[in-house]
Amino acid sequence: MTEAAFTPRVFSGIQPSGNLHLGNYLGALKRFAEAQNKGIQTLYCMVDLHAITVWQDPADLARATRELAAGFIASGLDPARSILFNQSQVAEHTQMAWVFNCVARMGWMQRMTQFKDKAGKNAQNASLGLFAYPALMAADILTYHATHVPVGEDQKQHLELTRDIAIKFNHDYGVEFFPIPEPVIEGAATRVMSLRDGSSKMSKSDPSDMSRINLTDDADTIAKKIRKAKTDPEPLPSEVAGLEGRPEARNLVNIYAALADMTVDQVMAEAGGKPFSEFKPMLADLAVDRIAPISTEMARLMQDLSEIDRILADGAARARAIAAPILRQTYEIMGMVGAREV
Ligand code: AQP
Repeated sequence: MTEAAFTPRVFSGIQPSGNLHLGNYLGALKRFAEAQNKGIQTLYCMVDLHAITVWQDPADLARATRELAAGFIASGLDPARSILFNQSQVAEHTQMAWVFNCVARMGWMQRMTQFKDKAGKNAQNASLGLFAYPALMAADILTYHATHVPVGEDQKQHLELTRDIAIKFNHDYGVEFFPIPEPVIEGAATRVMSLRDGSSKMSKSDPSDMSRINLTDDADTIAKKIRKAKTDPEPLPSEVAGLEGRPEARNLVNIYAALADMTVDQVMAEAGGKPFSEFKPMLADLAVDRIAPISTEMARLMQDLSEIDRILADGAARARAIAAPILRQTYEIMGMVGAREV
């Protein structure tokens, strides 16, 4: 099957698990807005059903979902041009996820490194949902026949599993029904690292708030976190190759490049040879310039929660209009009686 058979459509999601951060912005949100601005149909989802694969306090989940919606809009997503919605408001995701639970193989799931990382040593006590997470993610994407999925590097393996599910379904039923979606992992910051440790990913769940720049941080906090970011004692090298083996330096250069819409080579041409005492203030100014307005706009949007709820309800209705016929056709292909009435 060729991709060309399907109209290009972009889908991606973020978990409303709090602490939306610079990695989510550069790896996902900023690129979501770029896809929207290319005029392709774009659907973006607050994946609350994914978030509950680990414990979420109900009040915190509700707040984080609305805050994430505000983060989407403040990052440039226009609810009139993109479909913005909350996953649990479109039941087709979970219906399709069950189908894919029956397509995916145990062995495929057991290979998922994110499950191993998140379940840790206590895998027997992890939720079944955490194990089945990638099948729900495949449902999110394929229920819209999405062809392109902008994500950070950490989601690559899950995307490969989505492709495997689409291929197996099409093969088992002898159809060319699901597209084989392409991961879109591009730019200088596909894997933003912790500001405290250049070998671990910047993440919502890192206990140290200094490890990440939150999209809700004010200008002073952003500048302070960059000033205190871990580095080595050497100045920046004069060429990209010199960043090899210097993960913290590499991370700050990548962040600069992504925020400034420059290549890493261009950053090195501008900042190569500078000590961190000069480079960090340059980066702090740039980060404040790009992130502080998002934080201000999020706070403004959070003043009117009923407007956020209205946007999500409208998005859910538009999402369902695409998802429902695709689920119905899936059921028909599988021989489910009454599929037309679903
Ligand atoms: N550090 C990162 N660099 C680049 N992209 C990142 N993403 C996450 N972290 C980075 C991308 O953001 C999108 C949404 O991620 P998510 O919230 O669905 O899940 P996650 O990847 O599990 O996020 P966290 O921060 O790492 O959460 P925890 O701490 O709970 O594990 C995805 O496109 C992801 O690639």
